Amino acid sequence: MKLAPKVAAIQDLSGYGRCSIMVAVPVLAAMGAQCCPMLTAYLSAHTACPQTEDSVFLDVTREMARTGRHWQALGLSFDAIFSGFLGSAAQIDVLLDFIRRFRTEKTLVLVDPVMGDGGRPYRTCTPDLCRQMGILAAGADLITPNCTEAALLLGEPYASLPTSEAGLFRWLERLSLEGKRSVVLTGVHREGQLGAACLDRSTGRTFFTLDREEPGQFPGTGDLFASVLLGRLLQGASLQDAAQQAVGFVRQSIRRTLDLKAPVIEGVQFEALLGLLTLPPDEA
Ligand code: PXL
Repeated sequence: MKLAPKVAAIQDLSGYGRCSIMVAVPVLAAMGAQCCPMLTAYLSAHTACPQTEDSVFLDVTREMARTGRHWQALGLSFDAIFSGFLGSAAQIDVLLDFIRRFRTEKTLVLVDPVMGDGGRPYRTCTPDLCRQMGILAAGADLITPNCTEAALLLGEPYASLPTSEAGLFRWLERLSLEGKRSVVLTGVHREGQLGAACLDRSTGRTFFTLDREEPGQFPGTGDLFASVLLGRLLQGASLQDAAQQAVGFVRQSIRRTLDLKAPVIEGVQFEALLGLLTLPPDEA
């Protein structure tokens, strides 16, 4: 019998707010993968929440390096390394070292370059972190930036985000380092729909995966997207099928959240939909 694929998920744990590890663990488990979290920070709540003098942001950079060494001593190996929100620029060196130690020919390195949204960097994303994130992303097999993060990676103003198909595909090529890595660019609008623009380095193809646009924006949807995408890729799906499934699941989660009239700060109500992910993709 085949063991569940193992994912080293290098992201924060936010006690409140559906994001990062609190999304990756249930989604990957529902899709048959084992998630091994290496925390980058512990936060009392997602940074989109109002902060008070008691807000916790615990940086655990030192423990990350030790965790990597412990895992190596245990002889662990991973089918995927999945990085997301980082606590500081210094963590990039720890991550690069982790990737050097654990990458094999079969390892999928997915870097979600979490840096900002809506045209602006998050307040925790310093210029140094942005620069270093580019270095981390350069070594990935697959990156999943949103449009804000794509502009930051390319060093372009957000306002220059292309609207034409040819312009978007040119950005994809640049983000792929001319075909060296696959790219799924999220939050792309096309013909009244919303979804992703993708470049698959294994085929060289560029394409859109789109679905109906729901009228809502919630924190954590990028984390949900990347987790579903990775779960499907580990099941052997093509990048196109995996991206289509991730677009669809995020849309369904937003629809449910809107129907429930849940406050934006709660993030998306995906838990009751996890059963859809346990089905083979053509039945979901
Ligand atoms: O959804 C990305 C993300 C993850 N983790 C934390 C965040 C954010 C975005 O703001 O604040 C703590």
